[in-house]
Amino acid sequence: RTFLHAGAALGLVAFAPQLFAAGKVKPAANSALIVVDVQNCFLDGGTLAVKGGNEVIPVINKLAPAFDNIVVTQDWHTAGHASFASTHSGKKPFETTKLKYGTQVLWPDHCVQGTDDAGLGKDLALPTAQLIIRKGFHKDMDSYSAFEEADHKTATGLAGYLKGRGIKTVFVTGLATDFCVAWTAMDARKAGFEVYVIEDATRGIDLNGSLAKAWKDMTAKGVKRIQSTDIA
Ligand code: VGL
Ligand code: ZN
Repeated sequence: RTFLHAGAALGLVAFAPQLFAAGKVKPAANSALIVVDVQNCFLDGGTLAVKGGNEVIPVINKLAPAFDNIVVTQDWHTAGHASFASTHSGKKPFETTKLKYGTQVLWPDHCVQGTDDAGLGKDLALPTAQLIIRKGFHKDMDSYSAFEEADHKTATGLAGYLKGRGIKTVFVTGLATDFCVAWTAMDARKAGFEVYVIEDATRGIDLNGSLAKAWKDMTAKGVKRIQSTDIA
């Protein structure tokens, strides 16, 4: 890389067009795109709308053809879910409480199973997606991660699915960067995958500095932070 940059500075790139591709990541056949929670609840007009959430949709649609394998996730809560503030008397959204597995941020009621709010964004165009994995459906436990529920014991089965299909590398996109995307990316590392998060294909909630912390935590776990323009 150092050599290529020096070369670029000298104008050598003009004679070696293949170098333009050198900094790009080409998803191999054993890579999967994971599209996290691009659901109405997290989009404009949804019950837990993420600022700029709709902007990830065209970016993800454009990335999709570069991938042989695409997995989509849905946050899929029961009514009266433990992660809802309304379930806990005296609690308001964005406060926290202690549950069996640790501290839980309390959210507005969102992504309730079978509601339009829990449906995938209508403009998401992923006809080749092969698996939709739902999570957060145990009433007493949340699951930001698409791999492991919040007790860090209960598996969703996604790691087994990906490994069973020979997937080695995952590219994570979707909503929200600092919750479900980050937890999914870090658990993918824990499960032994090479992991990229495509930053401009995500948007964060950013609750009390959670977005900066998520990037710091992801980086410490070996998650690579890239942009959609880095994909060949
Ligand atoms: C999410 C908060 C609550 C997410 C899900 O998809 O990031 N955030 N449930
Ligand atoms: Zn949720």
